[in-house]
Amino acid sequence: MTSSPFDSWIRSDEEMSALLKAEWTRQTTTLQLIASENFASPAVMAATGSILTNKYAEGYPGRRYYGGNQVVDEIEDIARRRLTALFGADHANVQPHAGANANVAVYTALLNPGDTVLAMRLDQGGHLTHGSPASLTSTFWNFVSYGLTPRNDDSENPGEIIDLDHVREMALQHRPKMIVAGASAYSRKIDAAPFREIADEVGALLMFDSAHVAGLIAGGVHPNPVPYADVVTFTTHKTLRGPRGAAILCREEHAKKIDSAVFPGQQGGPLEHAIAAKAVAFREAAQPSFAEYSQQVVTNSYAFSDALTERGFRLVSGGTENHMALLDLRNFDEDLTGKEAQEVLDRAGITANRNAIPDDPRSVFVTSGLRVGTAAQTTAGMGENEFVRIADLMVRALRGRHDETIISEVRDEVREFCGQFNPYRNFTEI
Ligand code: DSN
Repeated sequence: MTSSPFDSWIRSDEEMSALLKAEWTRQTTTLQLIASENFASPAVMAATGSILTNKYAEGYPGRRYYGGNQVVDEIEDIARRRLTALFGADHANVQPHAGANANVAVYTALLNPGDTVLAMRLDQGGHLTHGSPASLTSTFWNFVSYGLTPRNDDSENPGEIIDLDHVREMALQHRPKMIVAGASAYSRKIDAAPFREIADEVGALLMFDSAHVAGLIAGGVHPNPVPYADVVTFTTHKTLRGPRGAAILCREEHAKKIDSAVFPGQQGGPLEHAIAAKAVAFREAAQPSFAEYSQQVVTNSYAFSDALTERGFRLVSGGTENHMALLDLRNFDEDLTGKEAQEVLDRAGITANRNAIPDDPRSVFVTSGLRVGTAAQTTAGMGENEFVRIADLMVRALRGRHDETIISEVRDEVREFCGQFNPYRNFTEI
């Protein structure tokens, strides 16, 4: 087992030390294709693992319930300033522990229980907190949903894109108090402008959940929803490449309500170590190198998607314009489910996740789809040629899934391949 730079800090807890080493080895010797994951920088990880974890800081800078927050106040202020500058927003709240908390905080801030919200359906690419029956959001608010246009077998017009006519129709019919744009498993660009027009037509608020594409927006390769949306939420650990956590941006008129909904409405003490790490990530995302990274993420995604299409996978929405692709496995192999593909690839050292595709005949636990993304391995330095090679490795593993020798050969090749692209290869020099 390779040793990680953290070893000396936790040596006395042998059980946990061994597990951290094991995870270090897993992340650096297998391919990380989960579209919502990334490799945070050593600076982000250092802040996350810092002394700030000791401090209680309920409240906001200048208005805390405990003493001793002079340093923490500066840290949270810097995080807020860096974030508003990055996206050109009026106000930022950097305390949400996770994307789900951020979304629920926005609903509680700006809606009354029972109000109607129009959002994208989970099985069409939306998120659990966009009103899925499995989420508490559907208990407290009346969610109605929109989806994708039907699939076409025409490569010029493949369909499966957000159906803006349907969004408008539903908005006119249900007069929602809020419209939610944004998705979890959707590979096309989402422009906030037409959503704003529809929201204005029916007098609704517009929330944009940019969890997946926040880094692409910060890097300038996706349109910024901030000028159009009342509120923008996102996680900080996906394409934005920060620590696990979330943030909310909003117009000044909503700032007080949003802040109160996060604390004391929903959360207790903020995780100031995570907030410091978010601030580090926001600074990183403002550098020219991050714009280059974001462009490379999308360029790699095009190359990967083309390579996967050439190898027999059907891409939902006919292709990609962001960091992810949603594969319909049925064209590649009618019998291969998302669940089995995920398990086979895991054994071969390739980490991805099963995902329902639109109108999936299989259950959400089995699925006919697989979601893949390029954000993490691009951070590790991989380019288009490497993603074509990943497509080949995936095909070999999936075609050879009943033969352990093939799986083991792919696993060995993946280990050797990852050795050339260890995201933390310069760790000790930083
Ligand atoms: N779990 C995240 C994802 O993988 O997209 C969304 O919350």
